[in-house]
Amino acid sequence: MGTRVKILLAFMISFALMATISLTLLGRSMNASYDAIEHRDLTANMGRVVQSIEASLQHLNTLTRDWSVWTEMYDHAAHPNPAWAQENIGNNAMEPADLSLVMIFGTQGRLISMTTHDKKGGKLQLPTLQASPYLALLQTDAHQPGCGLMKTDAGLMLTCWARITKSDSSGDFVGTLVSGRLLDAALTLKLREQTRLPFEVHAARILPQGLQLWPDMLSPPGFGSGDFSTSHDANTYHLYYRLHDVLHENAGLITLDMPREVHIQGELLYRQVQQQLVWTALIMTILLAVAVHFLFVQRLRKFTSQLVKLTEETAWDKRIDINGSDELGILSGKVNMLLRMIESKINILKELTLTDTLTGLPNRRAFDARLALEFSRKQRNGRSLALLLLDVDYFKLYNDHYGHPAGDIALKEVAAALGRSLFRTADFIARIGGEEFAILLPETDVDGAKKMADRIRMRLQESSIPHADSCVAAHLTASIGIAIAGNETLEALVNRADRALYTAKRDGRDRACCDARETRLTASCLKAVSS
Ligand code: GH3
Ligand code: MG
Ligand code: MG
Repeated sequence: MGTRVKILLAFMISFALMATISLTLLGRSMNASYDAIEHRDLTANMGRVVQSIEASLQHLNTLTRDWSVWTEMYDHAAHPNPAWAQENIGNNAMEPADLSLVMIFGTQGRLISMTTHDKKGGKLQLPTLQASPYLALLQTDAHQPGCGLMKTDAGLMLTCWARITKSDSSGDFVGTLVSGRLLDAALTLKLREQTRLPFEVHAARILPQGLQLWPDMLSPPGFGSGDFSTSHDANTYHLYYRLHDVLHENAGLITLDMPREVHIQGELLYRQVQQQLVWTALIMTILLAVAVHFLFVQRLRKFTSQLVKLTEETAWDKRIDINGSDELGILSGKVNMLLRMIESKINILKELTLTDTLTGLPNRRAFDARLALEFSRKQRNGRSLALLLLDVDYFKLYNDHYGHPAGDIALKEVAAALGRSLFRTADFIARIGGEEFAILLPETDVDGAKKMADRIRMRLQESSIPHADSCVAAHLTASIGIAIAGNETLEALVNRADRALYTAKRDGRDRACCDARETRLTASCLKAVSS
């Protein structure tokens, strides 16, 4: 798995975790506050419904009180007058007062008159009313005015009663006036319009099971408790308010279904937030992927490929081309520093492997490489190349006589004398063995080579390194073999130079000798210049 995928994966996991926690917390707090708002609204709405019925009951109560202190009513209760009753509290009077029932009891609960009215102008049929327990209540409690609900054959009826007295309330009461207003569909519709709430009144319907009770939400009026019950689904809240009649027995229910607008809106908002989070995560992931690619992955790949390439090529002189002040930039700087150290160490090692430690001259290895280079160059350009092999004469005897450390010093002086003999930078001297040296002279023919050999022997002579045991001179001398590279192999050239050196030794030392091929062209071996 690449770094980019790892970073993106880590980001996505973190973001998903953060989004889940945020959404959970948001959902919880939203639900809690929506519940509170919903609770408050539902209570207020059910309160308005109950108040509207209560207001209607209050209106009926006022009318009943007014009529109960009406002098003519007083007279009618004391001395029943059907004609007056027909005229003043009959259908003509009930219609505008929206009354469904008017009953007048005399003292001791004697029913003086009972008039009913339905909205179509006819009589409301209440066959069981007179036998109902309400009548007993109204008769016995007649001196206690009040209001409440009655279950009748025509449905629930708002009912108020008051004792009939003189208008100034003086004297004894002569009876009880009972008035009723049917809580029918028409009145419900009117109250619905007033409250603008879609409630229903159901006579004799009982509360369904499994509802949640909201206790003491409303101040209880005379026809119900202060509690109401609820149930809900995702979209609707169902409210139930229990009604009771004047005998405090179950009289039915008010139901109110309210759409859960706050919750629905909240749910919508929640989904929008969810979607926005998903989009935000997507966009941020893409941006992060681009940023990680250009700021990190691309540069890391470049870094890796450059490092792999220069390691494969062992090109320690090359550097990694990644800049910047970030971790990768710093890492590149450190790697470049390491490369510089490796390069310098390798150069030192190279130097060491190609240098003779005693004389400081190039060693055998360096000579072989240079010889191969010059030889191939000579093959290409056809210019002549001279090879001189030099061997110090009787050096074993020198060591024996002066000691090995002195021998080392002598070898250094020989090397210095050789160095002084060369003029051209292209010329090359190496110590290729104990007291053996090789000199490569590019673009030099046999005459030039011989001149160089003479010069070397001269410089050696000038150095005057005493050699008491030498058989050829009082100072240190050397023999030189010369070979000019021809159309041959490199080994053949070296062999010829070696042969020439051998000849120089054989012919008495302290001299330079050319290989036989060169000898044919020029004079034979050179005699020592000093001799
Ligand atoms: P010839 O004239 O035939 O070349 O005689 P030679 O004694 O020089 O030849 P030989 O090859 O027998 O001896 C070479 C000597 O060089 C032997 C060895 O002790 C000495 N030698 C080789 N390398 C060193 C060195 O690094 N330091 C010293 N002091 N002596 C060395
Ligand atoms: Mg030797
Ligand atoms: Mg020797």
